[in-house]
Amino acid sequence: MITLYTFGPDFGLPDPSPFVTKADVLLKISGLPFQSQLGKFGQTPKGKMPYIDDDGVKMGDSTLIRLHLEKKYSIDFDRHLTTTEKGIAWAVEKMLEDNLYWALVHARWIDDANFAKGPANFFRAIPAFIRPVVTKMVRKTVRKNLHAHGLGRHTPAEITALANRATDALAAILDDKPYLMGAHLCGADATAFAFALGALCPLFDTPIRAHAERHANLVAYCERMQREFYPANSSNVSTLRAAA
Ligand SMILES: N[C@@H](CCC(=O)N[C@@H](CS)C(=O)NCC(=O)O)C(=O)O
Repeated sequence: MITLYTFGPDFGLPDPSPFVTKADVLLKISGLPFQSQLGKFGQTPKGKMPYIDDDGVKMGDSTLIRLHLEKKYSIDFDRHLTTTEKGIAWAVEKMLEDNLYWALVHARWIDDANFAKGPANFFRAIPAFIRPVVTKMVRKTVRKNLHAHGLGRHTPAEITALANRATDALAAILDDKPYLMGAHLCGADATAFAFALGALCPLFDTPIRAHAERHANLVAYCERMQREFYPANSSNVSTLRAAA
């Protein structure tokens, strides 16, 4: 039996981490039986969430989880795609994971108002007398990670401009297709949905969200995917529709 380790639903999202949502959707697409549990950082093979335990074999990283499922269970998430489409789908995933992701981290963790509404709540279980110190320390680490990635060296306006190009590209590739690459789901739908939903998250006031909301096809895609994979989250669907 496969267990997916997650942060658990938060921010009105299936998970605050788009990587966790991606892995969750991939597992749902695979049709394999699995369960979800809250993960512990001390037990993650890569020091990050998500990770899975598949009959005693631990695997971290959403993309490595996908490769594991493909290999062990002979699942071809991209079986409906041509070679060119597979290439585009993979490039879209990496654009979202290595570029848009960091802009979302910046919007949620560095902007004080968004931080207070969102990530600050991750620390609520910590005793009040040390909470401010721990919160400040973790936020400093996030700032350092953003700087090391490179995006954190840019001004907020520059970061927004880059993020908007990513959502524009995603919306253009999606166009009026039901799924990212056409009539059928593919592996990159898990990523496209998870990151588009993260960008559109109504909890956070960000210029990235305002820009993404202008892409009616992207909003409608997130609604469809939510209905398909998270039918219980119908209130989120109507929130997105109100935003479109
Ligand atoms: N490449 C990884 C990225 C996962 C990732 O960055 N997870 C974040 C949450 S969104 C995390 O666990 N960060 C904790 C840390 O960096 O210490 C994947 O695809 O799973």
